Amino acid sequence: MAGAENSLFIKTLKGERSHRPPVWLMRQAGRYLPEYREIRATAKDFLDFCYTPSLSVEATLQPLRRYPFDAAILFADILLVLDAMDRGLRFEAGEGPILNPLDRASDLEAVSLSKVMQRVSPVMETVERLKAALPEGFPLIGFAGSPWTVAVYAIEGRGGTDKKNPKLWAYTRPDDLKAVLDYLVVVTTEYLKTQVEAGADALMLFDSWAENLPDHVFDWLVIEPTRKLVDNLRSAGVTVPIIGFPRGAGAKLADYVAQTGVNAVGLDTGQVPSFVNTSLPKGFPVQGHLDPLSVIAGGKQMLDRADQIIEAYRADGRPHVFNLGHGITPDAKPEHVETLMKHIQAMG
Ligand code: 1CP
Repeated sequence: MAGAENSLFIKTLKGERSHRPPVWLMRQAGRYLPEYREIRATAKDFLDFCYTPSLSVEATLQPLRRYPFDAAILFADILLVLDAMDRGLRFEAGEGPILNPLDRASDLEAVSLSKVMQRVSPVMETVERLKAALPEGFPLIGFAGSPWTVAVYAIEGRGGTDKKNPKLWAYTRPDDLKAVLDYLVVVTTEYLKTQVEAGADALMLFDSWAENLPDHVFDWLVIEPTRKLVDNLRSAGVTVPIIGFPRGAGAKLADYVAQTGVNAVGLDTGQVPSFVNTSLPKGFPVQGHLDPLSVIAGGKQMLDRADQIIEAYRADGRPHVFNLGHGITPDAKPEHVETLMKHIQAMG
């Protein structure tokens, strides 16, 4: 069976340049689509939705029916591994995720790795079903949260925070935090390796809480666990491209790229193309980074900024996957996504 290696998306991640950048959007499946809200209402709750392969497959495919995206992303969530570790994950309306805050590293090991993998096995079924449903050679992205970001949720017990507790762990109990990160590396290696065995063609590591970390802690909280994870995956025989997304890394982006071993890097809304081009190795692939809020507004400003981003990497001869700088918001307008896609498709 032909793989996805001839797709524009995978070729770009491997360093090739093309007329137009391949495009997909973070959170391309989800609440901005009325058809997602409709099927979401049929599930008991969000976790149930994620663990029901027929629903997750459908949610993954919905945006592809509307728009000519160049890749699909598995419908799941970075917090499923914490649910599988029995951290009491629930999604409360209007509040986002809530978990039982972690007291000590060893709490995470209460559930064996094989039980964790058993709990997330519906995700692997979703991947398998997606590979059968997608056109041959159409790339499917698997993903996980990076150890630091998952640790932030585990320790804080909720999202959208200033990361106060996990940062205080870093300053007062670094050994405990290292043990948390090391264990998350082990679990995430297994989780991602299994996604690739089920058919994922590329992997993305979401480090959504990498922002606002002093640079000496960034090294051991973000770079080191990511490097170990990438090393482990390679040692386990995983060869697919890996995209790292250290959101808010700022000037630490260059160290992240130099030291983690990822094949491509996701850029956030605030990254500066001229900085990226001067700080990253020539030809290193990037992904991003239109402001998701500009897709609420739409119109000329959206297309002008998309052009600026595309032009900046084209001029540098840098492989570029077009995307947003963070996930699309529930109030983004589907018709603005259509305008954006038509604009990029018209480039060739
Ligand atoms: O009820 C609902 O429909 C819940 C909304 C929702 C959706 C659609 C959540 C809860 N997760 C998801 C799906 C999801 N999450 C996907 C697959 C969809 C796609 O990309 O097309 C992916 C890749 C994620 C990844 C994810 N989840 C991240 C990393 C990316 C990012 O936005 O930084 C993070 C941080 C999460 C945690 C999470 N899950 C859900 C919410 C509302 C949040 C964020 C909470 C917070 O603010 O901390």
